[in-house]
Formats: sequence, C-alpha cells, structure tokens
Amino acid sequence: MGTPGDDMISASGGKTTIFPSTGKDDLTVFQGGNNTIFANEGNQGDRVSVGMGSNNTVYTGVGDDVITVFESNENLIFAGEGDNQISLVKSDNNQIFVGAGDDTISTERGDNEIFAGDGDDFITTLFGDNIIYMGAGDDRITTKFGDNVIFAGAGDNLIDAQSGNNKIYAGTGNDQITTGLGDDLIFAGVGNNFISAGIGNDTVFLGSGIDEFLLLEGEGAVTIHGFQSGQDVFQNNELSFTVSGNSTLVFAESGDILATLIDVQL
Ligand SMILES: [Ca+2]
Repeated sequence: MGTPGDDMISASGGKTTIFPSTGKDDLTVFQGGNNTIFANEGNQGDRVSVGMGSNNTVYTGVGDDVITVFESNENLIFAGEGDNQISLVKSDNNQIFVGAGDDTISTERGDNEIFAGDGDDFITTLFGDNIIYMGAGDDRITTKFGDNVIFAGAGDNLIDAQSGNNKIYAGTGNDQITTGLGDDLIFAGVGNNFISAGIGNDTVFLGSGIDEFLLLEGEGAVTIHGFQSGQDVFQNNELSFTVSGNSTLVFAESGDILATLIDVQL
C-alpha cells in the first residue's frame, strides 16, 4: 500500500504491512493487531494512529512525527530523528525508540521501555514500572506511580518521580531531582544538583559538585553518601549534627532525624 506524495491511509483487520509515500503521511490502523507500518520515507513528519489490537510495529523515520497508540499493547515504535510526539493511551508494555530531537512521550499504563535519545525531551508516565533511558539534553521526566528506573543522561534534567520505589541515575549536569512517597534510590551524578527525596527510606549517592538538599520533617530520614562538608548544603535552617562512628545524624530543631550522612568528606 502507498504512493508517491502525501497519503491518507486507513486500514483495519490486522496483519497488514503498510509502505506509504515519501511525503507526509496520515495513517490510521485500527483493529486486528500485528501490523507493521513503515512511514519512514521522507522527512516531512507523519501522523500515525494505531489501536484496538496489539503487537504492532511502527517505523516513522526522520521528521517531526505524531504517533498515537490507543488500547493496544506490546507495540514496538521506532520514531527516528526529529521532534516527535508519541502518546500511548490505555496501552501496556510498549517499547519506544526515538532518535535525536526534542521529543514528547507520554504513557499511561503497563511496564514500558522508553529510549528517548539525545535532545531536550519531555517524558511523562502515569502507572506501571517503566524503564526510561534519556540521552544527552535538558530533559524533563515525570513519573507518577510505579517503580520506575530512570537514566536521565547528560544535561540539566528536571526529574520528578512521584509515588513508588524509584531508581534514578541523574547523569552529569545540574539536575533537579524530586521523589515522593516510596523508598527511592538516587544517584545524583556529577553537577550541582538539587535533591528532595520525600517520604520513605530514601538513599542518595552524590557525585562531585555542589549539591543542595531540601529535608522535610515527617518524611523519614534520607541516607546520603558522598556528602562534602563545606560544599554540599541543606536548605533547612536550625539543623543540628551528631557524629556517631562513620555516620553523621542530622536533626531538625524538633529532634526529628532528617538525614544520616555516611562517610562525610571533610
Ligand atoms: Ca521517597
């Protein structure tokens, strides 16, 4: 299926392979599943919608592509270079590969794998245990629920991992890392980072750079490795410190333990 020029193609029934044009394609493939869609010729930006059937494979190649997946699980999406916009609605367990470019990717459910490539990307996941690999670039990553693993890559990233036991590798760059309810593990990496780990038994490993913490009472004590005295700072006022072996306990004025610093570097 497909012609030179711009195509508008709708298909259903399943097990369809579609090779559209070198132009700007507008493809809608619903029902059946197991479709393979090549919209990757030309770089004008394609619009592909897939749904109501699982196990589809979508290639859109270079260009600013818009891909929407609806009620469809276990799809493979290769979006190539360009500023792509990919939305997974009511769709579980997908794998998304995008090339360089400023991409916007959102998922709602399931355990998805997202390879976002280089560029200033904007990623949002709602439920599920997602694995997110970012390339270089100033990325914004928000996960709302689930036990997510985030590799934020180089760049000044804004990471907001809300409920769940999340693992965050922030990479080099000046990152802002916020986690919420759950036992989170944070590797802040090189750079001047801001960290707020929220409620739970959280553990943070710091790299070089000036790291800044916000500690809140009633959220549990965060365990911090690699704290450099005279360089890393707490935003809180009125803190007191007690050294116990290789640990330094950080107390609020109320007596609440806010943090345990392991092997403070003087
Ligand atoms: Ca937490």
